[in-house]
Amino acid sequence: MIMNKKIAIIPIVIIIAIIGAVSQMNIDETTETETVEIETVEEVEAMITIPVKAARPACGPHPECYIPSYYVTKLDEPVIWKNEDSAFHSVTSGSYGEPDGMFDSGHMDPYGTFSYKFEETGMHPYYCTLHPWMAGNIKVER
Ligand SMILES: [Cu+2]
Repeated sequence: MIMNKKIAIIPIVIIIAIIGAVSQMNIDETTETETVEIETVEEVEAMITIPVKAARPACGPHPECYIPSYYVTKLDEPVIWKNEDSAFHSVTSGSYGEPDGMFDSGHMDPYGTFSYKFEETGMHPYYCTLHPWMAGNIKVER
């Protein structure tokens, strides 16, 4: 009877060791994949970010709904916005209820980006079609 118990225990120990090794491998693979994703996100250097909780009235804890809400650029240099919130937002030229038709990102996915190259100098106001309190200005210089 004692011999039989030993024979049964040895395979169980081997199985536990194999399971341990396989799950360790899975953890390593997951870690590598996550690292690659983070690097890809950082490649897009946005000039203007939509902060977390921008969907809350007055943008929650933030003094600005687009950071910065006033940005100066040059003609033909693309401006990139990035949505860092977990909600949809838009970057739409004009003011709330009065889009001027120059540009419109549509509903930007969480962590999505939008870029626009200005071809006219001057002040260009924009807003979010989903949240009336979100507004910003781009000044375009020669
Ligand atoms: Cu919004």
